[in-house]
Amino acid sequence: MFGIRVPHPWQQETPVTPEEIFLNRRRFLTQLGSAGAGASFSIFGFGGREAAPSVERDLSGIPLNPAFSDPERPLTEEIVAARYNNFYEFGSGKRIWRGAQAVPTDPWTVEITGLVRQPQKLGLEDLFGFPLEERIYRFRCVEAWAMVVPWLGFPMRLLLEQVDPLPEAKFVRFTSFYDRDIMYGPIWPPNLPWPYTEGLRIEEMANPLAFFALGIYGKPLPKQHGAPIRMVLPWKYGFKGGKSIVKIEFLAEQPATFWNTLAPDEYGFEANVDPTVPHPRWSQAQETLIGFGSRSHWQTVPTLPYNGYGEYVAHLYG
Ligand SMILES: Nc1nc2c(c(=O)[nH]1)N[C@H]1C(S)=C(S)[C@@H](COP(=O)(O)O)O[C@H]1N2
Ligand SMILES: [Mo]
Repeated sequence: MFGIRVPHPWQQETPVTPEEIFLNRRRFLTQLGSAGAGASFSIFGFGGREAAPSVERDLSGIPLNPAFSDPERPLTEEIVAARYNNFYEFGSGKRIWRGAQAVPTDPWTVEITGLVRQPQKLGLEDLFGFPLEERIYRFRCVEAWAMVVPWLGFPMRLLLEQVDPLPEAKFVRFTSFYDRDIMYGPIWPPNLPWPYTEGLRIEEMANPLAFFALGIYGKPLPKQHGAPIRMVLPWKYGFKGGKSIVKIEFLAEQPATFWNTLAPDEYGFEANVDPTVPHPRWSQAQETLIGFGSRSHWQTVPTLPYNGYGEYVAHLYG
């Protein structure tokens, strides 16, 4: 339906189009208007180093989980991670952080439905009410860039316990927030299968590594990272980690997902990091750690099976 040879939005930095500049500027102005007294000019304005806060929460003092405290690689600089993002709803380039400030993150509701005994709607109080911990995880994008970041959040299995899935529930679909009025996205190809969805087998969701992040670097997630709640699955390629989740459905059958629908030969449902299986258009044997300056200065390191997390997850795929 969408053709197999989808051009790869993520292979080249697409130049910003006049439409994007226009839409970006228009939204920016709208937001400034609704922000009222302009108190947020300095954190929000052009050239500022910070983005608009997604939610007002003090996340200081959250304990670091010692099992995930030493990724054996240096931490990516906070500002580097916050300025090099994938969030295709806002365009196919990496510099979408400013556009992403339009996501209305507070209030927020995550609806949990489908094959569960306890369907529920969780607001921000519920989400931030889970016992939170910090985990430093390696992160590997299918485009062969990588980072190491400290997430704040809670294991997905805590949510599983709370909603009590029925025995028929074999898969889980996660849906990202979508609003066409603020998400101008790539204008080609048309009819992309929005909203962004991802999926897991229920055993994958129950794995101790599977994590919902509410924060990063000691603070609530900036909107470009998927505030207020995003998925983090460190043994899988980054696209499996949907941002700004609004719905979680427990299903009997494997759900269609965004990238797998677009290009099934390039983006599998399972999508575990595997250096021995090249992407049809590039090798996955190595990865480049994002950093300051231009890509030519960044360090390239070998990619590990399951992104180095095989001891936790390899048994799921035996
Ligand atoms: N809703 C949504 N979630 C998404 C994406 C996206 O385009 N839309 N991109 C994915 C991809 S390809 C990657 S690599 C990570 C990037 O997360 P980061 O920008 O916080 O580093 O988000 C993932 N989650
Ligand atoms: Mo990615």
